[in-house]
Amino acid sequence: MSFPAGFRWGVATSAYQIEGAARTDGRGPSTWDTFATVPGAVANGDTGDVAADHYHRWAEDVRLLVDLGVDAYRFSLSWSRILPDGRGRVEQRGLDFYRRLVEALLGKGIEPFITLYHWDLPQALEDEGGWRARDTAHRFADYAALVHESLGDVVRNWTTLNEPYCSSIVGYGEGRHAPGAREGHGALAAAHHLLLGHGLAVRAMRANALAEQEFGIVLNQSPTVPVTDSPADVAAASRQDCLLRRQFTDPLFGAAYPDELTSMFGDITDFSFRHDGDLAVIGEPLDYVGLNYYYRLHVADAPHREPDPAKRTAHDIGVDTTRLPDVPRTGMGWPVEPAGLTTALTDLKARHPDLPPVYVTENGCVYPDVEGFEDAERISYLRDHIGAAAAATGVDLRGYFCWSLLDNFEWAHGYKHRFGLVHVDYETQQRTPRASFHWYRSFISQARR
Ligand code: IFM
Repeated sequence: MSFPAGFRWGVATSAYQIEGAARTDGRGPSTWDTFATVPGAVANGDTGDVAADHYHRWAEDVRLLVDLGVDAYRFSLSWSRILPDGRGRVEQRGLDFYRRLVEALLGKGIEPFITLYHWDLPQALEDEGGWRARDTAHRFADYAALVHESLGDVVRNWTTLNEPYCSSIVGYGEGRHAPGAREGHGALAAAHHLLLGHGLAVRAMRANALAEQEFGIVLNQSPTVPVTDSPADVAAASRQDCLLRRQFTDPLFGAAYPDELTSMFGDITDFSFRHDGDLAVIGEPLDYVGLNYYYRLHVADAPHREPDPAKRTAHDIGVDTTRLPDVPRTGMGWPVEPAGLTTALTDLKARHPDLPPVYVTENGCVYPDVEGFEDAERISYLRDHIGAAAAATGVDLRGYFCWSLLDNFEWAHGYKHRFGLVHVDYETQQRTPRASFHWYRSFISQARR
């Protein structure tokens, strides 16, 4: 494997998953604070109230990053820590927290990659319609401009959204994530408004940007594979691909929504949320795109769960994704298919030849812990996936971020699944690097030679 000079080696986390301190220093509630208290929404009734207590232990976590030898750290900001009501009143203690973190990273030669939104919408904005409402896109741009004004002197890399598919279709369609809605029109409107908010935010930040600053977005990209070559399964795989990938990548990099999206959902929405001029905003040129990869989706045709289109959610597209191939699986039950990462990268480039430079912004796995945290399976997963990324010929790949630095709150799964290179004992908050931590450190150091 060879990597170009300047290739970034990093790890990633997100605010709600690690920070805890949910009611500290004026932080307002987010949709995940609310959703986590809904009975049955999160395994074991877990919440992000304490998580890995990173808000108080950030200095120790920076020391871990230094020890790991990464030169980049991707993390998200909590919108409601900075704007407790989503707009208006600014909580300076929130901004100060992130400045301390950024300055400590820079002091150690670690480049901060900020993500402005990783799924935790201020609850006050959800109460006004959340991402269903066009106004939320404007509030997001205001928030982005505020943070950029505050941290723009020290932060070079600015990602708007993490995985807008999850914030829209999983949150407002499937209901598995906050805010737990099961809607058709509302979920598709949310997807559009997230993209609009992204474009508005990039424009707002660029208006005051330093020349060296870069702006991008992070997308989850699971290639879809039909389980047979029957026309029905092939069509089902195409619908899945349209919902998960092309709904986002086509307007971002191709200036239009896919016709297939319009025909798939003509029964459940009139798309009245799309306004003239929106595509130009959404298609604002980017400096990079982040790609998150965990697994391929194996898709079979299936009946809609809800036969009445008037009641159908945007997640109900007549596909079955449970028929997995006979390959090893991670502790999440996800098939281990490193070649899917090569395909995800090369597919995106093939569909959009003018694609900006790419980072793999998340990739990682969960396995049950063994004695001494000797996580050999994670090591082989990471090695094989890094190799698969390196094999993506023709893609201008600039870096790789492992998910995740620490064990953390894995959304609806609570704390059951552990993605960390570092084990966290949630009783004591003791951090213990796993074998994969030491492996990644030595891999990075060799890759740089
Ligand atoms: O933990 C999540 C992360 O927040 C977003 N991408 C996928 C990860 C693993 O499920």
